[in-house]
Amino acid sequence: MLVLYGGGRSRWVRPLWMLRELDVPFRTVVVDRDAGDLDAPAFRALNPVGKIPVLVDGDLVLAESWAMLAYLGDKFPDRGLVPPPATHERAIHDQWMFYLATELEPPIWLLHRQTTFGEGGREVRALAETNLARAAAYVEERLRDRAHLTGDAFGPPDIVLGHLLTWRVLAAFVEERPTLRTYRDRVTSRPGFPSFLYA
Ligand SMILES: N[C@@H](CCC(=O)N[C@@H](CS)C(=O)NCC(=O)O)C(=O)O
Repeated sequence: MLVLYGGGRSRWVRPLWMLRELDVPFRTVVVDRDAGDLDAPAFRALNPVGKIPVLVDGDLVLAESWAMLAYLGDKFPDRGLVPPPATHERAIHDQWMFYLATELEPPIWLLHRQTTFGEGGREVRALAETNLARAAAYVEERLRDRAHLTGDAFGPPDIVLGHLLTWRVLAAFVEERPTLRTYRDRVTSRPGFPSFLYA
Protein backbone atom coordinates (compact mmCIF):
# COMPACT_ATOMS: atom_id res chain seq x y z
CA MET A 1 0.00 0.00 0.00
CA LEU A 2 1.20 3.51 -0.79
CA VAL A 3 2.00 5.50 2.35
CA LEU A 4 2.24 9.30 2.31
CA TYR A 5 3.88 11.21 5.15
CA GLY A 6 3.09 14.88 5.67
CA GLY A 7 0.65 17.32 7.14
CA GLY A 8 -0.97 20.74 7.02
CA ARG A 9 -0.95 22.86 3.88
CA SER A 10 2.68 22.04 3.14
CA ARG A 11 3.92 20.56 -0.13
CA TRP A 12 2.39 17.24 0.90
CA VAL A 13 -0.88 18.69 -0.47
CA ARG A 14 0.55 17.94 -3.93
CA PRO A 15 0.93 14.13 -3.72
CA LEU A 16 -2.18 13.96 -1.53
CA TRP A 17 -4.17 15.78 -4.21
CA MET A 18 -2.62 13.52 -6.89
CA LEU A 19 -3.54 10.35 -5.01
CA ARG A 20 -7.09 11.59 -4.60
CA GLU A 21 -7.31 12.43 -8.32
CA LEU A 22 -5.98 8.96 -9.17
CA ASP A 23 -8.52 7.43 -6.81
CA VAL A 24 -6.17 4.66 -5.68
CA PRO A 25 -5.81 3.18 -2.17
CA PHE A 26 -3.25 4.87 0.09
CA ARG A 27 -2.60 5.59 3.73
CA THR A 28 -1.39 8.81 5.31
CA VAL A 29 0.92 9.31 8.27
CA VAL A 30 0.64 12.77 9.77
CA VAL A 31 4.01 14.33 10.56
CA ASP A 32 3.66 17.09 13.12
CA ARG A 33 6.42 19.65 12.69
CA ASP A 34 5.58 21.39 15.96
CA ALA A 35 5.89 18.13 17.87
CA GLY A 36 9.41 17.60 16.44
CA ASP A 37 8.40 14.67 14.22
CA LEU A 38 10.70 15.87 11.42
CA ASP A 39 13.70 15.24 13.66
CA ALA A 40 12.59 11.84 14.92
CA PRO A 41 15.18 9.18 13.99
CA ALA A 42 12.51 7.01 12.35
CA PHE A 43 11.51 9.91 10.08
CA ARG A 44 15.13 10.91 9.37
CA ALA A 45 15.75 7.31 8.29
CA LEU A 46 13.15 7.90 5.58
CA ASN A 47 14.30 11.39 4.62
CA PRO A 48 17.72 12.41 5.96
CA VAL A 49 17.02 16.09 5.25
CA GLY A 50 13.94 15.96 7.50
CA LYS A 51 11.33 17.37 5.13
CA ILE A 52 7.82 16.42 4.08
CA PRO A 53 6.34 15.00 1.98
CA VAL A 54 7.69 11.47 1.82
CA LEU A 55 6.05 8.72 -0.22
CA VAL A 56 6.72 5.05 0.49
CA ASP A 57 5.79 2.35 -1.99
CA GLY A 58 7.20 -0.97 -0.81
CA ASP A 59 11.00 -0.65 -0.95
CA LEU A 60 10.82 2.72 -2.65
CA VAL A 61 11.16 5.80 -0.44
CA LEU A 62 10.68 9.06 -2.35
CA ALA A 63 11.21 12.60 -1.16
CA GLU A 64 10.50 15.57 -3.49
CA SER A 65 6.88 16.26 -4.30
CA TRP A 66 7.74 16.75 -8.00
CA ALA A 67 9.18 13.23 -8.33
CA MET A 68 6.13 11.80 -6.55
CA LEU A 69 3.69 13.29 -9.05
CA ALA A 70 5.60 11.87 -12.03
CA TYR A 71 6.04 8.48 -10.34
CA LEU A 72 2.37 8.20 -9.41
CA GLY A 73 1.25 9.27 -12.87
CA ASP A 74 3.51 6.65 -14.49
CA LYS A 75 2.45 3.97 -12.02
CA PHE A 76 -1.22 4.40 -12.94
CA PRO A 77 -1.06 5.19 -16.69
CA ASP A 78 -4.69 4.20 -17.30
CA ARG A 79 -5.82 7.23 -15.25
CA GLY A 80 -4.30 9.50 -17.91
CA LEU A 81 -3.03 12.18 -15.53
CA VAL A 82 0.57 12.14 -16.84
CA PRO A 83 1.30 11.68 -20.56
CA PRO A 84 3.33 8.57 -21.48
CA PRO A 85 7.14 8.93 -21.44
CA ALA A 86 8.92 9.98 -24.65
CA THR A 87 5.86 11.66 -26.15
CA HIS A 88 5.68 15.32 -27.12
CA GLU A 89 2.90 15.76 -24.56
CA ARG A 90 5.17 14.40 -21.83
CA ALA A 91 7.98 16.71 -22.87
CA ILE A 92 5.67 19.73 -22.56
CA HIS A 93 4.33 18.40 -19.24
CA ASP A 94 7.89 18.06 -17.90
CA GLN A 95 8.83 21.48 -19.23
CA TRP A 96 6.03 23.03 -17.15
CA MET A 97 6.98 21.06 -14.07
CA PHE A 98 10.57 22.32 -14.32
CA TYR A 99 9.43 25.86 -15.06
CA LEU A 100 7.30 25.90 -11.93
CA ALA A 101 10.11 24.33 -9.88
CA THR A 102 12.91 26.57 -11.04
CA GLU A 103 11.25 29.86 -12.01
CA LEU A 104 7.97 30.27 -10.12
CA GLU A 105 8.38 28.48 -6.79
CA PRO A 106 11.75 30.00 -5.76
CA PRO A 107 10.57 33.65 -5.56
CA ILE A 108 7.36 32.57 -3.78
CA TRP A 109 9.44 30.56 -1.33
CA LEU A 110 11.69 33.57 -0.66
CA LEU A 111 8.67 35.82 -0.03
CA HIS A 112 7.18 33.18 2.25
CA ARG A 113 10.42 32.86 4.24
CA GLN A 114 10.72 36.62 4.54
CA THR A 115 7.12 37.20 5.55
CA THR A 116 6.97 34.27 7.96
CA PHE A 117 10.48 34.16 9.39
CA GLY A 118 11.86 37.63 8.62
CA GLU A 119 14.68 36.21 6.49
CA GLY A 120 16.50 38.42 3.97
CA GLY A 121 16.40 42.19 3.59
CA ARG A 122 14.87 44.69 1.20
CA GLU A 123 17.09 43.67 -1.70
CA VAL A 124 16.09 40.03 -1.41
CA ARG A 125 12.43 41.06 -1.35
CA ALA A 126 12.81 43.28 -4.41
CA LEU A 127 14.55 40.51 -6.35
CA ALA A 128 11.89 37.96 -5.35
CA GLU A 129 9.10 40.35 -6.37
CA THR A 130 10.71 41.02 -9.76
CA ASN A 131 11.23 37.32 -10.46
CA LEU A 132 7.74 36.44 -9.28
CA ALA A 133 6.13 39.06 -11.52
CA ARG A 134 8.09 37.79 -14.53
CA ALA A 135 7.37 34.09 -13.94
CA ALA A 136 3.70 34.69 -13.08
CA ALA A 137 3.16 36.84 -16.19
CA TYR A 138 4.27 33.93 -18.39
CA VAL A 139 1.94 31.53 -16.57
CA GLU A 140 -0.92 34.02 -16.85
CA GLU A 141 -0.33 34.41 -20.57
CA ARG A 142 -0.33 30.64 -20.94
CA LEU A 143 -3.66 30.32 -19.12
CA ARG A 144 -5.42 33.08 -21.00
CA ASP A 145 -6.75 30.69 -23.67
CA ARG A 146 -6.26 27.32 -21.96
CA ALA A 147 -8.13 25.62 -19.14
CA HIS A 148 -4.95 24.03 -17.82
CA LEU A 149 -1.23 24.59 -18.08
CA THR A 150 -0.57 21.89 -20.65
CA GLY A 151 -3.82 22.41 -22.58
CA ASP A 152 -7.24 20.88 -22.01
CA ALA A 153 -6.20 18.11 -19.65
CA PHE A 154 -5.71 18.61 -15.92
CA GLY A 155 -2.48 17.16 -14.55
CA PRO A 156 0.45 17.54 -12.15
CA PRO A 157 1.48 21.01 -13.40
CA ASP A 158 -1.99 22.17 -12.33
CA ILE A 159 -1.63 20.45 -8.96
CA VAL A 160 1.62 22.28 -8.29
CA LEU A 161 0.41 25.64 -9.62
CA GLY A 162 -2.95 25.30 -7.86
CA HIS A 163 -1.15 24.58 -4.60
CA LEU A 164 1.31 27.46 -5.04
CA LEU A 165 -1.57 29.88 -5.68
CA THR A 166 -3.09 28.98 -2.30
CA TRP A 167 -0.03 30.15 -0.34
CA ARG A 168 -0.98 32.96 2.01
CA VAL A 169 1.93 35.10 0.90
CA LEU A 170 0.43 35.20 -2.62
CA ALA A 171 -3.14 36.04 -1.57
CA ALA A 172 -3.08 39.73 -2.58
CA PHE A 173 -1.01 39.04 -5.71
CA VAL A 174 -3.53 36.47 -6.97
CA GLU A 175 -6.51 38.60 -6.02
CA GLU A 176 -5.24 41.34 -8.36
CA ARG A 177 -4.91 38.94 -11.31
CA PRO A 178 -8.27 37.62 -12.55
CA THR A 179 -6.76 34.91 -14.78
CA LEU A 180 -4.82 33.40 -11.88
CA ARG A 181 -7.66 33.87 -9.42
CA THR A 182 -10.24 32.18 -11.67
CA TYR A 183 -7.84 29.35 -12.45
CA ARG A 184 -6.99 28.81 -8.77
CA ASP A 185 -10.66 28.77 -7.78
CA ARG A 186 -11.48 26.34 -10.57
CA VAL A 187 -8.74 23.78 -9.93
CA THR A 188 -9.16 23.90 -6.15
CA SER A 189 -12.89 23.18 -6.62
CA ARG A 190 -12.09 19.74 -8.01
CA PRO A 191 -13.24 16.89 -5.77
CA GLY A 192 -9.64 15.65 -5.56
CA PHE A 193 -8.38 18.84 -3.93
CA PRO A 194 -7.98 18.25 -0.19
CA SER A 195 -10.24 21.16 0.73
CA PHE A 196 -10.68 19.82 4.28
CA LEU A 197 -7.17 21.15 4.97
CA TYR A 198 -8.33 24.66 4.04
CA ALA A 199 -11.53 24.82 6.10
N1 LIG B 1 11.64 20.32 -2.71
C1 LIG B 1 10.89 19.66 -1.65
C2 LIG B 1 10.69 20.66 -0.52
C3 LIG B 1 10.14 20.01 0.72
C4 LIG B 1 9.96 21.04 1.82
O1 LIG B 1 10.67 22.07 1.88
N2 LIG B 1 9.05 20.74 2.72
C5 LIG B 1 8.78 21.66 3.83
C6 LIG B 1 7.28 21.76 4.05
S1 LIG B 1 6.50 22.46 2.64
C7 LIG B 1 9.41 21.10 5.09
O2 LIG B 1 9.28 19.93 5.36
N3 LIG B 1 10.09 21.96 5.84
C8 LIG B 1 10.63 21.58 7.10
C9 LIG B 1 11.93 22.26 7.36
O3 LIG B 1 12.48 22.88 6.43
O4 LIG B 1 12.40 22.12 8.47
C10 LIG B 1 9.57 19.13 -2.21
O5 LIG B 1 9.02 19.74 -3.14
O6 LIG B 1 9.06 18.09 -1.75
